[in-house]
Amino acid sequence: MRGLYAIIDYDFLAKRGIAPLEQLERLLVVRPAALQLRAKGAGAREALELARVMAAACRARQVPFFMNDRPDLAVLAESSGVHLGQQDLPAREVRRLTPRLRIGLSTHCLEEVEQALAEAPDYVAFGPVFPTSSKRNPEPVVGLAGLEQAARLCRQARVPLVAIGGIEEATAAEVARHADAAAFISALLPPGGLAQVTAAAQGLHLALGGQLSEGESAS
Ligand code: TZP
Ligand code: MG
Repeated sequence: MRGLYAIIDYDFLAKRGIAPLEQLERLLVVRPAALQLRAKGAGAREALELARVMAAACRARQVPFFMNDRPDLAVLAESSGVHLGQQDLPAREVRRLTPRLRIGLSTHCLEEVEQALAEAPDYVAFGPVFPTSSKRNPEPVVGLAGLEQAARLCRQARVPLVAIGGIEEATAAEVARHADAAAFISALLPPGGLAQVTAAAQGLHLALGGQLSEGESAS
């Protein structure tokens, strides 16, 4: 996993009157390292419908698709995996339900990173690295120093590390010195709106050391 981990945030987009599938199409052009649907404000039926479309589109582009919070919807949508937070079902319970799903675990301090690594996840997400306004009640900022420490633990365990929280193109290269990938919500929807999504995603993916797929240019 190297480069851009794109998050499509249902609530963030709804506030701006943008349809999640419009953003999806523009993000997939870049073939990010992974893509997640975060749909906290959507009902289960709507979230499942969206996840099904997104999982199929990601599969066609060979982009791993992760459903946030909901292993049940992840399975029904034939997702690659599920992204679990500290309040979601534990990884070992999800594996009892379905051994097939890849599992990403969200962490916010080094103790949580150690606990997460003990579950042998497919990746660990760590943050917020910088202040963020995209998450309700965010945990304390961990900074680049915290990220560096988390990276040491993840490297030892050979588990990919995904940095998250307040990261922008200007800080992406520095983040990539420690993390394998970085996840974004707000930087993937610049002030220019949908018209700028692909360019923003390309810039972030390249700054993180991600590869553009054949036939694409950075222009
Ligand atoms: N978890 C930690 S920070 C964050 C989440 C979901 C929000 C990331 O959004 P942004 O806009 O890239 O700071
Ligand atoms: Mg969660």
